[in-house]
Amino acid sequence: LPFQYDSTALYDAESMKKAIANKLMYSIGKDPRAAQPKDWMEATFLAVRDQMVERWMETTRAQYSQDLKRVYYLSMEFLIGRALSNALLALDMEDVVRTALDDMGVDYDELVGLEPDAALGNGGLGRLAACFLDSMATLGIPGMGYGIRYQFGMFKQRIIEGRQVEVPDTWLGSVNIVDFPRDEVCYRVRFGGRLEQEGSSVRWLDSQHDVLAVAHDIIIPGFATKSTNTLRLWTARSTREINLSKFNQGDYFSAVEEKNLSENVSRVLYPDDSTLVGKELRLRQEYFFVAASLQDIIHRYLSTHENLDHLADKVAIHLNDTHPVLAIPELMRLLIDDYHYEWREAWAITGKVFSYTNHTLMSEALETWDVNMLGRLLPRHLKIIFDLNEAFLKEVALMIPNDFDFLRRVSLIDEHGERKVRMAYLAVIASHQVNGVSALHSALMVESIFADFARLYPDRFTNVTNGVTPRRWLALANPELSHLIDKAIGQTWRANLNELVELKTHADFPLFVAEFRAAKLANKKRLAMYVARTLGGVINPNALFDVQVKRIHEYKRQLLNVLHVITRYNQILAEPDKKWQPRVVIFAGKAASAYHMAKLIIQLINDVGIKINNDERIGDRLKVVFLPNYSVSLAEIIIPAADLSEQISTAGTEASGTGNMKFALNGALTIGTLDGANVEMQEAIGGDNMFIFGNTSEEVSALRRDGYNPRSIYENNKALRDTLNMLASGFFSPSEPERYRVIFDTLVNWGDHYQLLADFEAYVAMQAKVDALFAKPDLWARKAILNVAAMGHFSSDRTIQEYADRIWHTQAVKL
Ligand code: DL6
Repeated sequence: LPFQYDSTALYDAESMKKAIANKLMYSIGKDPRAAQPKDWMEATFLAVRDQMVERWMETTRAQYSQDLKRVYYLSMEFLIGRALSNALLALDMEDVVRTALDDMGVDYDELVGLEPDAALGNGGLGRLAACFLDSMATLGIPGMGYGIRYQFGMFKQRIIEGRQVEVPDTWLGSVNIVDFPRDEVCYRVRFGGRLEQEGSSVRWLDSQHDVLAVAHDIIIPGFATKSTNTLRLWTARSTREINLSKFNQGDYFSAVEEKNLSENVSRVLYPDDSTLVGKELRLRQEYFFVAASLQDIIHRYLSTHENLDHLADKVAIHLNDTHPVLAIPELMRLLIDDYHYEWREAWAITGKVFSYTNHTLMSEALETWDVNMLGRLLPRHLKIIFDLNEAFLKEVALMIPNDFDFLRRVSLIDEHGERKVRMAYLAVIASHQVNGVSALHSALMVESIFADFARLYPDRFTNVTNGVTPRRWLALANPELSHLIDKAIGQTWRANLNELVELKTHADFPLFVAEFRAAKLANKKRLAMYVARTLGGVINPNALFDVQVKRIHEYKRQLLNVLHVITRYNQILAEPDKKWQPRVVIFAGKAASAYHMAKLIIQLINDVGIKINNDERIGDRLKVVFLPNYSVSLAEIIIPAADLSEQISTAGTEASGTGNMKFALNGALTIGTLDGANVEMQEAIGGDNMFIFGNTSEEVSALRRDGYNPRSIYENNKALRDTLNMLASGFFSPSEPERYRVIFDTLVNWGDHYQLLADFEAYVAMQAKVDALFAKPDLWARKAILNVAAMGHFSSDRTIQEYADRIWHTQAVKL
């Protein structure tokens, strides 16, 4: 380097104390005597962030000098959660910081709890992206995440009179501790305008409402390595701060209207991961972040290469679901219009750069864009998509001659009604690899939504089963169990989760089993305290903690769980003298703001809770808890405390699930259907150590095909009938007896799309087996340990290594 700098590397508590005190004084501007807990948190965050900067620079320099192939992971969502404790784990500095703070009279645990969650995602897809960033950095894969720096992330959920109320998430404090703003990394993103043909080339002119995208960089530290990556998030800035002439005329609203319109692009995360509303803004968001990211990728590449001929040798762009798929026509546009490549050459480069992960088979979540809207906002891209479609359909006609129906089916344009662009199809034809996220999902993907494409390009489709990072989801979330595992098999499982298999033998050691049970009980007490603090109720930590936490969605079948709860309530009342296993059924999760049925399910859970929890005849044999505002940080408290993990989606609907993996890793037993990654978990864990029930995906399809009659199930099962009648008659909603009639009708009269009634009996019977096993605590704990021992395969390190080897073809950086 052309100059010297003072290394900030600190290894002892004394220097850390000084660093934190300096930050408090000089960056936060507070006298320690006047500092609030939040000020201490921000000062500590900044001092710790300094510890990562040198390795970050070193990694970047090494990536450039080794001219490594980079992975650019494009995702609308990164649900990263808190960063401070994660950074301290990665750097192995928790003890140093704890001691330093302790010396200054500040409580470390309280302090880390003050950091707001970076909730830039809705659920599984966004949390997976965050796990992937952690694993890429840990494995040394030169990866960079690109996304949007939403001013308001996932809404905060309040429960008022049993109903979900959405409150804005103001996660960015007044002091920016989260990221490094890079004002100089700024690109113009164009919208609207018209096209002009000039010979064979096309010019995109007169765009309107252009927006600037400004980069903000978040450091992603690898665990126990110097390797450190970047998450680059874009924020929208207006090209014009204020219209002074309008302001001077006293028209204050219009003076800043354009600024507000432009900056709305990065204002909010879409609070909806299944049905899209506010479509135009969503489309703007998608284009905004891919346009900025692609300009940035090309700029970075050209800083060390002469032209873009061999872009694909050094650049892999991964599309996390269809949201970033406009990156495909955008790269074509850049190559053709700005870098003057021929169409054929541009397509050859594009086809080698992109890969795509599909995360859902649900038709409502497979994006399409209205041709008119796309043409109005992005005329050049629409033209490219039409041209691509024409070339593609010509090729298909040669491969599959005289089959017009086939051509219609695979066309990028859906011609039924209003014409729409099918973004998933665009992703498939432009990507060299397309993967699903569990073995079952990937198999169903090529049998269903992409069947025609699998016929055209059989080698393109593959599976990479999801995984979760053991750092956040075991080491950080569950120190009790982590320390026990450390004592038994050493500490290196954090970076090599397969080592957990050594715990198998420990499952037969009574002392280990006892300590395992003690760790679980400690985590259950922690959760019970949290429940008492937030809801004011008392739950018994010795009861079975039966947990379902995830987005609220009909296919995830929280309703099936509720049906079991009500049935159990009736059973206890019918046989009060029987020895009932005490249970606490815990729910948490957010419903999309426009998803009425999901919100009604939340209300039902709360209403059922009120009735049961206040029924003195029941006592602590059954309690129902709905914890508001599910988030990454709340998951870190709930998951380690679970005895039973509910993974009960209709088989064939949950692409993978990752909560299922986190629970098993923390020693919960799963009650679940053969859906998503549950299938592979069963293979790894063994069927005897899980509670698998219900119809398989083939049986679900067969029922749909051959006729399914939920009403006859209702009529022939008394327990179910009683339960559903209670819903319909207003037993749980006396002030509004009709409130849950629609749920009754959906299940009994309107086809029960997710086949809850078909699985009800098997589910209730399996819950009885759960009770029986829980009554033998050592046997239960033994099985729970075997679950933990089998989770090596479900580390996101394994997942990322598979992506690196089979899809991206990248190497790790040498440091
Ligand atoms: O792959 C991550 C995650 C899976 O584990 C879940 O099973 C799946 O539902 C989720 N998919 C989405 C896609 N939704 N949309 N659009 O969130 O992906």
